[in-house]
Amino acid sequence: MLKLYDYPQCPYGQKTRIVLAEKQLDYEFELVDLRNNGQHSPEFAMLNPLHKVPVLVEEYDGEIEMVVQDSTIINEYLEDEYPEPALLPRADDSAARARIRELEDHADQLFVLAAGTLIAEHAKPAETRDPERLRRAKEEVDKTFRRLEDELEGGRIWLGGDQFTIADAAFAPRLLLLSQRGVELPASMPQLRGYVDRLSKRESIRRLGAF
Ligand SMILES: N[C@@H](CCC(=O)N[C@@H](CS)C(=O)NCC(=O)O)C(=O)O
Repeated sequence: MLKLYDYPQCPYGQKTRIVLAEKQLDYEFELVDLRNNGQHSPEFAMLNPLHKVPVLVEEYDGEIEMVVQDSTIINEYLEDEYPEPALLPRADDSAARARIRELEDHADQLFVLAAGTLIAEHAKPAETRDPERLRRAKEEVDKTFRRLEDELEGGRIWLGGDQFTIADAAFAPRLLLLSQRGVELPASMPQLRGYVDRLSKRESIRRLGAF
């Protein structure tokens, strides 16, 4: 039995939930209520001393067999344990695997944070926005848009070409939230616009509901 300790709006948890859905794995969702400091409860601290969701727990006969923290490590674990459908390029194509992992890292380390800041600043009344924070976040988001447009060049459906991968799962939550919050994708980026449209229709992503 798989259990995912998570918070519905966490983009890293959403990334892991997309992978669980792609692999058609059943799991129980265990809410860690970040609004009420659930990540600091002693029970959760035993699972993750870093106090962050998501955490995946694998149980057998009610006993914990395996605890995995961090969305990237969880997704790699799921890929190892449940290899079909594959969400990384073939094992003998190390260069393609490294490219997908690097794109995933770009999503986690740069894009998710910048998009989160942009959304948070936009949600404030105009006069209370921090112009410098907003400028830096917008610059980073624009750089990511440019990179994705280039990566998708040549008719790639997903970042891995015809193959949906862990990198698509990492970019999807914040790309779709930006669209929902009215942040326009540049008209000059047709690849990116088509890509975001395809992401929004993918069953594993639609199942997340709200971002
Ligand atoms: N690198 C981690 C980041 C996870 C993360 O930052 N989770 C946030 C919610 S989206 C969290 O649990 N924050 C609680 C806290 O820092 O106290 C991953 O990919 O799983």
